[in-house]
Amino acid sequence: MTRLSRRDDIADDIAVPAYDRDAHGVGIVHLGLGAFHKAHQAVYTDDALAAEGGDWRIAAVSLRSARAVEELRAQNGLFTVISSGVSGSTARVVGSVARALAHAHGDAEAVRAALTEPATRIVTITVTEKGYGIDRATGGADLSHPAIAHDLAYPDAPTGLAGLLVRALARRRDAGVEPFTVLSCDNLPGNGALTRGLILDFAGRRDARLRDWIAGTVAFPSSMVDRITPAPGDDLPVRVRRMLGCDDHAAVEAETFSQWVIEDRFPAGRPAWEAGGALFVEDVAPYERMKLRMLNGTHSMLAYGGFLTGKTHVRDVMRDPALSAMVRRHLDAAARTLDPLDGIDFHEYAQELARRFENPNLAHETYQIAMDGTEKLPQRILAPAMDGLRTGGDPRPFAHATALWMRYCLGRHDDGARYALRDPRESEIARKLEGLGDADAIAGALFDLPALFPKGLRQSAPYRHEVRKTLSEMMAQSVAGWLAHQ
Ligand code: CS2
Repeated sequence: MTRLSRRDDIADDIAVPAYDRDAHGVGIVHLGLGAFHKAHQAVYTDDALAAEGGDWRIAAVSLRSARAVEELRAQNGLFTVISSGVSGSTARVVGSVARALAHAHGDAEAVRAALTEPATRIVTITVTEKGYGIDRATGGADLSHPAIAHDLAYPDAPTGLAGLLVRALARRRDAGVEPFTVLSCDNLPGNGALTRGLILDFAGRRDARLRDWIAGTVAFPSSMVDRITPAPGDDLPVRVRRMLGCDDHAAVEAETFSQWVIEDRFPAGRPAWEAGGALFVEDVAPYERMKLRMLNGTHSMLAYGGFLTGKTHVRDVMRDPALSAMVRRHLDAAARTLDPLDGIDFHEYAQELARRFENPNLAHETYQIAMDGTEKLPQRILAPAMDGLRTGGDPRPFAHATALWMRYCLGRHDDGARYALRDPRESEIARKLEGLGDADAIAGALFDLPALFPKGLRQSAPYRHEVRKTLSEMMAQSVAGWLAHQ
């Protein structure tokens, strides 16, 4: 069957880019070409191009793998986004990606050129929490992060986010070219400020004047991004072919819901993302906190609970009465840690989240969400747990989520079958837990992992007690056995 690469290949009832793709130049370099970028920023940019035009197409860079790039190149940058909701699925073909570049596979020079090109006015980022290399304790660069260490040693041959951005900004300054705006689209708290702190610290280690120039001229707006996008499943190509009438090896699937809240600070201009429904605000922090604590915090909790009790997908978790009751309790507890937010009813938001998790047409694996726990826990579970304690809230929901993560860290199911944690600190965790069999010792070792638990939580007797008690019950009875008594 034909491979998607031209409009004519596509079935008539499928939405296609409503603009002449070749008439629009590249204005955005995206770092982190994955399913989420395709289902989120690329779609908003497609809508913006259709509504207001402009030279805002995207050069999308994959930092490590070559596969996503090859798939897109074979299709002239076109790909399908399947939106799946309760009532079924619809497809649209997105045209906003003009070029795809594989940084580690021969395109390093093209990436450098794209980042220094005066027409590039925005750099968007989705490299996941662990891709930044931020030392959360200092807010600066984590010198033990492989890409940070490499790029500080070889600033002219960077491999990671900070190295690439700082080299490009230095060249722009030297050439008298206006800097680009840096827009993080990862699930980190205050992602703009966090990225700024990283970049300033990294730059300052080479050149204090460059640091000051970046501090004075580069904007780092924060943004809250939201669209549940599972890793593409094996059945996707067949389903896409049926809908599209041609083959698409670069398709992605996401839920119907999509949200983007952005601070409107783009000195070099921006696409009309509001055409796709983006909300521009003065301060993103309260939206980010709400989403990280309610959606992502609950997601992590249910991923550990579900994975450990044999639930492959989030929707299976929601069909289990004990787990879905935990989900609702967690949503409530997370909502109680938030300050009121104009125009948003947290109860309704919680109900909507539960419905999104129940989505019968989306196969979102609990194991996917469970990965990188040490990078996710601080903003999703530990920060709200601290706030909850401070205001005299019930420590149990957060303690249960923490204990589920600790149980997951053991790396084996109740029947002894092993699994990989898929966490950047996986080997460190295994070393710490080696030879420990008792819940108190295991919890103690994990509480003591450097730079993970905030001091206030480690020192909270009620929280520690509840975590230890829960972990010991899970280990004595099995996770399902513990759950049955909740
Ligand atoms: C999930 C997120 O994998 C995870 O950790 O919690 O990717 C989540 O699906 C998105 O943030 C939804 O916007």
